[in-house]
Amino acid sequence: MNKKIPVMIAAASMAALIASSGLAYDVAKNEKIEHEHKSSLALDADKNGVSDNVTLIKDTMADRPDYDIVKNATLRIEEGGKTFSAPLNEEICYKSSGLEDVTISDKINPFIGVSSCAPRTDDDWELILYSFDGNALTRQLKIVSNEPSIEVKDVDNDGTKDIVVMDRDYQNNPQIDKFLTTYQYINGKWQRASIYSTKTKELLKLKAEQAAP
Ligand SMILES: [Ca+2]
Ligand SMILES: [Ca+2]
Repeated sequence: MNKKIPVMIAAASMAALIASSGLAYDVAKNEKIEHEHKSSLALDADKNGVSDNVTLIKDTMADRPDYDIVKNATLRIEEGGKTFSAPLNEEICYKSSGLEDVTISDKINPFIGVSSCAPRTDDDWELILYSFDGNALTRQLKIVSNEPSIEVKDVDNDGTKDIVVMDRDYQNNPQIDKFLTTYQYINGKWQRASIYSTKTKELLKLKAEQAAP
């Protein structure tokens, strides 16, 4: 795998993510283990020259029959002695979720990626990107892949990485035929730029439209 691709979600990395996340809930025994489940990464989200320690904190699932879903996750960002905390307001999977550093260019503030299996689906995966300006956390993009495969790479060689999302083509053979949707960060917004069909080899260029945050 190309090392420059920070996010490549496939079966192997999903397994690695699950293995590295540590269990806070023993599914086999159906019992809760008393510790906070979290994962961290260090990046300079607000590009002020001081590294930020970002932590994803998931609730303890107390009294939740649907125990693989976290409804009240929080992102905590620590920089020096300052601590910032904001709720995600987003359902994520408890066991199969974590943080990703989504840096797309030297000139653009890195995004904090929350990578998770899509709750209530069998195998979809989602990536939610947040920006942090030192005062506020802003959700910038949410993408879901049913392949699942989400890659961060520079598809048009302009020096800024783009995001390519693979989905199955259920109108043809979903095992072979795929759609590739490319998102690009243009003028400070994530935009859905094109969709490519591997079946028809057609590239549908879209009128620049802002992708749903
Ligand atoms: Ca910083
Ligand atoms: Ca690019």
